[in-house]
Amino acid sequence: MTRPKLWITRKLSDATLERAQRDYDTIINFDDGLSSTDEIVAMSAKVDAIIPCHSEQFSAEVAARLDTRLKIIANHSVGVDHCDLPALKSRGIAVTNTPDVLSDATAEIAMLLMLGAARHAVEGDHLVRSGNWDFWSPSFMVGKQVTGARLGIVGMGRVGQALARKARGFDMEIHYYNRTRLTLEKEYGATYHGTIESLLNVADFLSLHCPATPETTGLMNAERLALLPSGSILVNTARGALVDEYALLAAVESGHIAAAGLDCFVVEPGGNPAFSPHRNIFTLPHIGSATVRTRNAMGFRALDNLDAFFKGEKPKDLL
Ligand code: 8YV
Repeated sequence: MTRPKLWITRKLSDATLERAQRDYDTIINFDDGLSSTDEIVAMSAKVDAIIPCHSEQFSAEVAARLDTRLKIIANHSVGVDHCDLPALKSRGIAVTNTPDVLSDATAEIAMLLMLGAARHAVEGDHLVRSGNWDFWSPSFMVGKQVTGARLGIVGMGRVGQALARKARGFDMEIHYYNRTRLTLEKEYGATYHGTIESLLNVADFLSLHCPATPETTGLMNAERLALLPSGSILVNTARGALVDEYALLAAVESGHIAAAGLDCFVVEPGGNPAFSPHRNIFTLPHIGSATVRTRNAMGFRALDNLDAFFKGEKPKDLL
């Protein structure tokens, strides 16, 4: 039986590539560079399936140009804002993602950003590393204590819940906003807010965990940032589009927002150079899910979805 032809657009984990090569006729982008729209379209005529990352764009315009040979896009990501789902569906192309498996790794990065932003990690590291640490005082680099503070979580899906579990280890008081309230069993005592505005009013720390959609783009704009308590800290490990970066800069510059921790940006790769002078903005290059265990699990989950599809079954993560 001929094996389905699969294009893997980026250098995934060794274990993933090994399994993919064992089970599929593969084209793998070992160079790991980004593919242009034209390259994606051209490749769609040569393969039955693609495993892309969030770095490849499948807009409506791309979807319209994809070859009929392509049957499935098995994303190596939980977020699918790079895919126009209705447009792909209308072309008869199945789309899957990789939920669950990256929740803990992403929640770890949210904790790291929260702690690092609160306790001057960037400023402190810079001072010691530069050799300019020549003074100590009890009033020096005094931060905001995480333990016991109120954590507001926007989007209480899998990652939001994983963060809540970790934050409980820091005795944080968990508050959340979600389109639907969790069951009492899943809430573990967290306080539900029926509107995002109500959540913002109490969030000493705010962490974003909702998908980027037309409705959530610019969610944290100047008006909503102003609702946060003075001296609060904003963390974003979800998508850059959720935050109006210039409104955040203004809020940090005014001191209303004490610090921020960002793993994602409106422009990626690259980020926003306007953040660079601010050592109270702790930035990372979109590495929320970048652990060995999670990368393997994401790759295997994408392959599980492909295997099911080519066996004629419904993939577990069909969107
Ligand atoms: C991944 C992510 O690193 O899964 C997502 O939605 O944003 C990231 O955690 C990336 O998408 C891998 O393809």
